[in-house]
Amino acid sequence: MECGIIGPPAAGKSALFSALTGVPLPEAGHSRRETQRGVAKLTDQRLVSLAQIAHSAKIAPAAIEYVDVPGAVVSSDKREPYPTAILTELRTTSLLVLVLRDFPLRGANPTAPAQDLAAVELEFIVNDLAVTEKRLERLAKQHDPLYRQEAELLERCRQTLNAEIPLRRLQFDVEVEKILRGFSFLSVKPLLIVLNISEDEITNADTRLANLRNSYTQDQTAMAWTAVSAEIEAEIAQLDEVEREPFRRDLGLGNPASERIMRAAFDLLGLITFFTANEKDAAARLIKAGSNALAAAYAVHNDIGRGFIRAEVCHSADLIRAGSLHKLKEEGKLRLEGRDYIVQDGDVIYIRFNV
Ligand SMILES: Nc1nc2c(ncn2[C@@H]2O[C@H](COP(=O)(O)OP(=O)(O)OP(=O)(O)O)[C@@H](O)[C@H]2O)c(=O)[nH]1
Ligand SMILES: [Mg+2]
Repeated sequence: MECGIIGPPAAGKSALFSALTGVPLPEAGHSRRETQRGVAKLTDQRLVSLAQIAHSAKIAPAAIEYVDVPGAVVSSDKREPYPTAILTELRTTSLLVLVLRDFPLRGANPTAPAQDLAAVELEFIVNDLAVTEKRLERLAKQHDPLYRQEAELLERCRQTLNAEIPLRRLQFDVEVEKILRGFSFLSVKPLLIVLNISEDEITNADTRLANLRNSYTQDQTAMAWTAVSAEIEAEIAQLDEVEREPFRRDLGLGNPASERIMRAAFDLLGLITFFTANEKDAAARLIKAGSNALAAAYAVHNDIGRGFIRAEVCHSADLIRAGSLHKLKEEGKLRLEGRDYIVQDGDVIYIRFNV
């Protein structure tokens, strides 16, 4: 799964990318011209405990790939269209992380996060509208009823976009959503707003974020908000793991930004975590909330999905409390479930299958 990191120039996108992925910051004054990609893993204490219980040789945490695109000139004071190459990179992402500058920067304008947010939203709306209209023009020449559903969908998109409303606020049927996906619209993607504040303002983070949120008076469907101090988070990500926590405490920083952002991303995408654990590995796996045991089996491996017989399921909290699978069975907490069982966040699943 890919998340794009976007935002006005010098908002701290690359600093946030470093904080999330642990890739070191570029030298001061070197803004990157090319896209960079990196993987962030979510450290999960539950997974560590499960690995101990199962004597797993390896731990495979849940992961997200982040894409840091260079600063397109879209901000409240300057507006140039996003280069096509950047848009192409963003289209394949599942979610956009929008970084907004709320720290003073020498040689830059005073901060205006609310205006920057509006500018980026407008940019996406304009882009999506162009795609919509181009396709509608083509469809107007087609009289095949095959295209009716698509034309209706696009007409609805056009009206919404013309009213300067991002597409993420619309509800779509499953069928229609499939067609929609083909267009890779930008304004339809869930949006995680990250207000990048100065390290001197950490204690005021909540207030600053509340100010921004209150100024956004529109519907907030598929949006989430958080405040970070990206540069300091990036520096901490370079420390040895044992040094990080004391350092955070001294500075009055809360949970690591990487964790907060990853969890917010999972929420926005409607993903939950389930675990598998054996001697080979203990893995945290992501799946859409509401998925059944069969889908979970397929998420582990196609063969396991195909050969699915049944699942043995328990909650990770119960297993960790019991301390062993044997004890858990004695307590009668390991359940037998069929393919239609709806997976719950934090479940540990042992899939029986034959190939
Ligand atoms: N004080 C402070 N400065 C920051 C913070 N984050 C970034 N900066 C500074 O802001 C400038 C831009 O940071 P980058 O991370 O390169 O921003 P960017 O959005 O990737 O910039 P472009 O890719 O060039 O658009 C750099 O000089 C950083 O040192 C922060 O949390 N606090
Ligand atoms: Mg950058």
